[in-house]
Formats: sequence, C-alpha cells, structure tokens
Amino acid sequence: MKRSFLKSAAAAILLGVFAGGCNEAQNNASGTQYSEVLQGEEIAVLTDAPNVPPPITRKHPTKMIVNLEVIEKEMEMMDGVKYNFWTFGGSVPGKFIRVREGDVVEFHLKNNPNNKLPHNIDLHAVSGQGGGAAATFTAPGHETQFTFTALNHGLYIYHCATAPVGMHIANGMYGLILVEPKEGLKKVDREYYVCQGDFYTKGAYGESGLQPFNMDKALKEEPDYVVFNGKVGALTGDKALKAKVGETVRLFVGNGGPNLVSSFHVIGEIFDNVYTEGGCVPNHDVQTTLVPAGGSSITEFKCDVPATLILVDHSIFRTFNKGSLGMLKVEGPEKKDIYSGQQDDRIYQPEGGAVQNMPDVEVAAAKPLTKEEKIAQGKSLYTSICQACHQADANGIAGSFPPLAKSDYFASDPARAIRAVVHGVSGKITVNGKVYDGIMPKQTLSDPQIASVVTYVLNNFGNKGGEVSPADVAKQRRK
Ligand code: HEC
Ligand SMILES: [Cu+2]
Repeated sequence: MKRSFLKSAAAAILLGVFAGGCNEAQNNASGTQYSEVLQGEEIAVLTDAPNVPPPITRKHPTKMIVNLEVIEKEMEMMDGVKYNFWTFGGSVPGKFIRVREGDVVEFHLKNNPNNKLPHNIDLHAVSGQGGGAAATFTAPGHETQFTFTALNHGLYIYHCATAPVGMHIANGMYGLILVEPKEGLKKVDREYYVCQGDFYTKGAYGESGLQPFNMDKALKEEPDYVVFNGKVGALTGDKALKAKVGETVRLFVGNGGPNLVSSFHVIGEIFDNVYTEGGCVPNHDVQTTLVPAGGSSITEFKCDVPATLILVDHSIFRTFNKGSLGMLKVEGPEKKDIYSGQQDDRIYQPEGGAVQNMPDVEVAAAKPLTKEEKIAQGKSLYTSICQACHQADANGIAGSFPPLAKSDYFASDPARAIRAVVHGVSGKITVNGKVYDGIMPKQTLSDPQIASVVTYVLNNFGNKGGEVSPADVAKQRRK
C-alpha cells in the first residue's frame, strides 16, 4: 500500500500550487516537465467493458476527437432473456473514453440511421449546459458535434438525457469517461471497467424471451435485474476478469442506475486505495465503497493470494437473486502465510449428540426428487407457509380462505393450482360451490419447491393424488 499521493498532495497545498481542483504540483518529484500548451490532435481510442484504453503518457494537452455512435439493439440480459438495449457504441455500458486534464475534446455524437429515437449525451466531465446534452440532441441518421475542455480530472459517468430520461438510462445509455490528471495515474498491472445498472422488465427475473421495459417497476424502483456490464454473467466463468498473484489491479467502477446506489465490494480482497466517488482524495483499507447512481469510484488493490474474488453489490439479494455478481480470477502460487486455506474439517459434537452434515444446497437443488421426497419437502413448506391461511386440515376458513381439501378447483385443473401459487390469485373464484373473493399473494418459491408443495397437497387432504415436476411449474410460470 503506497501513500505517496497523500504526501505529495499535502506538499502541493503547502506550496500553494493548487489551482482549479486538487491537482498535484506540475513539476512532480521526479522533475518531469509538463507543458500546458495545446499540441497536436488525436482520435480517442474507445473500448468496450471490461477493457480500458491505454494510459495517457503525454506531458501536454491535445485536441482529442471522440466519435461515439448510438445504437439501439436487441441483446441478452441473461442467457435466454432478450432486451432491446439502447447503447453508446453497441454494448452496455457504453464505450470507455480516456482523456487528459486540459485536453480540448471535440465530441461527435452519431445516431445510427436504423435507430427509432433521438438521443443526446450528458457527460459529467463537462462544464457547460446540460453537460453537452443541449448541444447533442441528435435524430436518427444525424451527427452533432460540440467541444469542451476537460477542466477537472476524475472518473465521470456519461448518459443520455433525452426525455423520458429515466427510460433512456434504464435501457442502458451510460458509460464512463476518465479524465487523467496531468501527471497521469500511478502505474498498475491491470485496469478494468465495471459498470452497474438496474433493469426493469415485464417478466420476472429469469423469464425467457424478449422482455419489454416496465415503467411501473422503474417508478417504484423495483428492478428485476441488477447487473455488472449489461448482462447477468458478463464477468463470470470464462468471462471472469484475470490477474496474477502479486499484481496490482485498478477497477474503474461506474453506476448508471437509473435508481439504485451500489455498495460495491470484492469478496476476498481489501481495497488498498479508493478514490471515493471517482474524485481525487484517496481513502485506504476500504471494504465496501458506495457508488452513487450517476457516479463512480476507483478502487486499487494488490492481489496477494490466488483466489476467485467475487465482485458484488453488497445489497446482497441483488447479487444472488438479481445478477450483480462478477469474478476476478487471481492465479499464482499459494501464500500460506497470508491465507492458509482449510486446514481441518472434523466432526463437531455438541453435548448431547452429533450434528448432521447439511447437504450441499446446489447439489440438492440439481438432483430430482422422488415423489416421496417431494411429499416430505412439501409437507414442511405447507406447514410453514400455506397453513397460515388454508389451515392445518386444509379446509380453509369459510368466506375468507378456500379449502385445498377435496377442492374441485384444485382437482379439475392442477395447472391452474400451480398458477395460483406461482402468480397468486385474486378476484372471484368458486371452490366446492362457494364463492371466494380474496387475494392470495404470489409465493416466492422456486420451481422445485412449488412442485413439492403442490404434490403434497394433491396426495393429502382427501385429494385424488398425482405428481408435479419442476418443469411443469416452469411451464406455468411463463404463462
Ligand atoms: C396469505 C394467505 C394465503 C397463503 C399464505 C396461501 N394462500 Fe392460497 N389462497 C388464499 C386466498 C385468499 C385464495 C383465494 C383467492 C381468491 O379468492 O381469488 C387462495 C387460493 C388458493 C388456491 C386456488 C383455490 C383452491 O382452493 O384450490 C390454491 C390452489 C392455493 N391457494 C394454494 C396455496 C398453496 C399451495 C399455498 C402455500 C404455498 C397457499 N395457497 C398459500 C390465501 C393464501
Ligand atoms: Cu437516449
């Protein structure tokens, strides 16, 4: 962990060379000369996440030409789930832009002729009307242009700001622009681009097919998906980020929102440096950094031991139920003095008897259950969930909760009974000749759990038997 930045920043304050922002002294410790006279012209290299353009080594500002094209296109939000994304450059998040403090950026926004809507861009790195939005309102098949000087260094979000703004952002219209300080960033071994976003679809998480945007859920801020780099699994498996033991890694982390604030955390690592909110004050030894919607954070850490580090939004249901999970695979020799790994696994017997090993959850979920196993599992689910309303004997409560015992509703159409559990029921229904007009909330149970509880009910309470599989439930879930 190096704190030299802190020292030199303090020195800069003492010397009174702190002009406009929090830059370090123009002549750094190694005596490098920086010229602030604009020289030459360059076309900016733009990259798709998780890649970052190469560091800037120039000692002077230049005219940077940025060409960014808006492309509306269908892509996968998750394997089997399609979404009509609106993108800056063809993927979500948009292209990573890297310029130097003092650069004069000539920005060209193109709107692909096949697009249906006008778009624009608000770059948080811009001092000017709408961050550039006012100058870049661009119809399909058009190109607009404006110029700005990158006055402040830092890591900035850019996004579309065309009405309805929330919808344009929710469809994936955001990315990061890094304005490097004059003296550049400290050299690291690897740099990656990770950007979180929340998505709102007609169907629930995992429901296959093309999913349209859902405005109601967006207004309520109840996303179905919270993902890194535009897709569930964009950074897992063979798409995991990579590093070697001993290397230093810098993550440029953005959050497009539109709604959620991210509690960004890397499981199994500690951030040596965090440039909070993408600014220039480094914090050290940080576990979790907040990344505001429309904001960023730069995190740096040394990979001390081999491990698969897990990138998460530590609002943890988002990670395990909505998609915000990525991986960084660190390979290399073990460092047993830092992390020993498991050294022992023995039976622990509290007084009074042995504790049974819990079966591995994933293995248990993958293995199909026999009918008897389903009935056993279904019984405990019934007791803990359904019984509160439908009663222990499943006769319900007259006028409020319909019976599941000898229910003709249940018997006549098991698929309809499955749908009742998956989607909930409301409105008038007739069970065994009596009308009920209540509300049964949808039950957030997995397909195998619903298969078990429905199989249990079918085989008890005087019902006529039968068996339901997780596949039967999945079929009804899609309806
Ligand atoms: C919070 C109370 C509540 C819980 C918990 C509940 N239900 Fe219901 N259930 C209802 C109500 C109320 C209705 C009737 C809805 C209507 O009138 O439109 C209903 C209707 C049904 C129906 C269709 C009508 C019938 O009698 O066949 C089925 C099937 C059903 N529930 C199964 C279940 C199962 C299985 C569970 C547990 C996983 C469960 N319910 C949990 C309240 C509940
Ligand atoms: Cu737009």
